[in-house]
Amino acid sequence: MAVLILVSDWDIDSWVQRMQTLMPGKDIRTSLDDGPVEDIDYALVWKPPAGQLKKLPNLKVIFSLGAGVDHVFADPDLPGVPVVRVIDDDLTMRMSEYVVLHVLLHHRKQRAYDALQRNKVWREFSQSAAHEVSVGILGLGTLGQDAARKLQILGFKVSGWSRSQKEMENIDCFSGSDGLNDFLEKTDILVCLLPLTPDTMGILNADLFRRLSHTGPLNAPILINVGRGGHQVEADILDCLDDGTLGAVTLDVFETEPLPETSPLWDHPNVTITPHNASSSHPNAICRNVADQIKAFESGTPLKNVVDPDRGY
Ligand code: NDP
Ligand code: OXD
Repeated sequence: MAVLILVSDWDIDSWVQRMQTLMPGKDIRTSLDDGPVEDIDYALVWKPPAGQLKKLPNLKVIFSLGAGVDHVFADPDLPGVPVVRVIDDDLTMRMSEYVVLHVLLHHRKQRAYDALQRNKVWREFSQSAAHEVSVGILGLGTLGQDAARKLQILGFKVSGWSRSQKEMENIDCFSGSDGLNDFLEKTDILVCLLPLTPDTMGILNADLFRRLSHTGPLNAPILINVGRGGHQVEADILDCLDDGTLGAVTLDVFETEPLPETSPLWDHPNVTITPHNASSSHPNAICRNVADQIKAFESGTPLKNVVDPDRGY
């Protein structure tokens, strides 16, 4: 049996070392040329090059090394084996930290205080209470629900939108295309935690931004996108920031990653940028999760967190 780790734009060594420690004696490979492809049972992938996985005739499972699987389904020649994604407390907590940090950063006007500090200006802005601000989360799955609960504990009015209707204590839940408008029109800070699928591609566009609340305490709505760059239309974000439809944005993901140096987003005063690290998967936690699944699967336990290829998430 061999395990293949296929990652692009990540340091592969830490993943290999971790898997070797967790699965001593297993043949851990990083390339299809490391030995006979017939030996490879499991592939651990992040943005695998298209067409590689179909060359593995005895592949049993594809493990995405992240929560999202759009990077796996991007391969038009994907073999028909189960695709498993990461659901792990370490990843979930890191994401909620990021969402809470950036909601608070906008709510407490921290960027404006940063600018005052640069100019040595001692001045206070008016500050609304958390209970006056509505945070709306697109996507009430593993990550959206955790972030929603943590924001609700801080006192924000929290709502969420998903495909199927949810029930959550003290969270206003909306679903489907019928529920989207009601959800948007009460949202002051919009957080995107959707998976990227054909249905959600480009959802963060000017039409949607215009439907957000424009009467809330923050003057203009805020966008925080931690889903995928494919959700956002960057030209619309820039236009909407400039005409006041949006007040400010935090973006962790981009149409093209790394964000090109030429992107006007870099220099925009109301844009906060991070390099797709909202919940950077830590090799220790993620490899433990995958190694445990492989061991359980080999002793006959069904796989957990298998995604539905028809839904794409
Ligand atoms: P889940 O699959 O648990 O949740 C996805 C949520 O989105 C569900 O509530 C689902 O609805 C909803 N959804 C999907 N499609 C639609 C649709 N067409 N209309 C309305 N709602 C929809 O995913 P996770 O919470 O684990 O992760 C979400 C995404 O976060 C990942 O796919 C990934 O893209 C992104 N991510 C980003 C990271 C980063 O570092 N920036 C790190 C980790 C993840 P329903 O519940 O009804 O199925
Ligand atoms: C993920 C990510 O999907 O880090 O886990 O983007």
